[in-house]
Amino acid sequence: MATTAAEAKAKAATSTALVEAAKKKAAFAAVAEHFTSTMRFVGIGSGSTIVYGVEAIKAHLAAHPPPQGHINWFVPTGWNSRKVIEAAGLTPIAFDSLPADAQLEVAFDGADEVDDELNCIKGGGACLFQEKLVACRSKKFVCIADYRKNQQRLLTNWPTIPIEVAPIAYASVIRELVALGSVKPILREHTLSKTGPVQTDQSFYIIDAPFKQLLTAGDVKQGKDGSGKDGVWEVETLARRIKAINGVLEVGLFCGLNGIQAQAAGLLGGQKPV
Ligand code: ABF
Repeated sequence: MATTAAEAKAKAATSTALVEAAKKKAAFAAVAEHFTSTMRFVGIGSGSTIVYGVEAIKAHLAAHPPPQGHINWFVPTGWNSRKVIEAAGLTPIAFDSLPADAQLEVAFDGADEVDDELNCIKGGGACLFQEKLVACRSKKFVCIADYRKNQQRLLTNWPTIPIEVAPIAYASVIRELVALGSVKPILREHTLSKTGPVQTDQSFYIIDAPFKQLLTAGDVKQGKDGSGKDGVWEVETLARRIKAINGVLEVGLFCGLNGIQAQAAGLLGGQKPV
């Protein structure tokens, strides 16, 4: 039966409300499991889901105040992330202001896609370099993602890998990505990465690179060829190969490569509402 415009609008609104509810549920589940008021340094990622994460942290601190004199510092992964921290009345500290020996107890961040081995594609928001800096400085990386993001393998819903590159090198990086089997990697138009406190000439470009298929380590153990035939790669192998290209600052694959064991705790809280 034909759907009227009003019905379509109502259906879209319901779907949006369901997704927002799942994001919020995932965020509160992840914070309840992985945040405590006595933490000193906590990483805060980018995107829209992390806003619920900060809301959950604020509520947790109100219900469980830290000891007298204790300061909770929150490390942003970009300008928007810093604004979210400040808007919640929390205290930001820039990554390059951290004490040299400081390690973050935990970093919370979203993702564009998470596979069954908790490998993530990140960087849709053009902050992947700072996001990985913060994640790698943390004892634990907690990915907060709703049911839409969880796929058996990466590149199912999110078709490309974001790569942050030095502007001068972007054309040569694109050539190298094609040699690795990426079909039509493209420069993300009108986007400078949000690396650094303010957008300066130090800003970087983002390339979005599609690949045919990203296999989990489990697939490769089963003898499938993860060495890059026809653009089919094992996630960590490809992450290493892209990171090694001259001119690449960072690649938006978060996996064992950088010692991160993503804890997609949020996925548990973000199952598709029935
Ligand atoms: C950050 O926020 C990025 O790595 C990722 O692209 C984006 C996800 O945003 P959202 O939570 O709005 O889907 O994690």
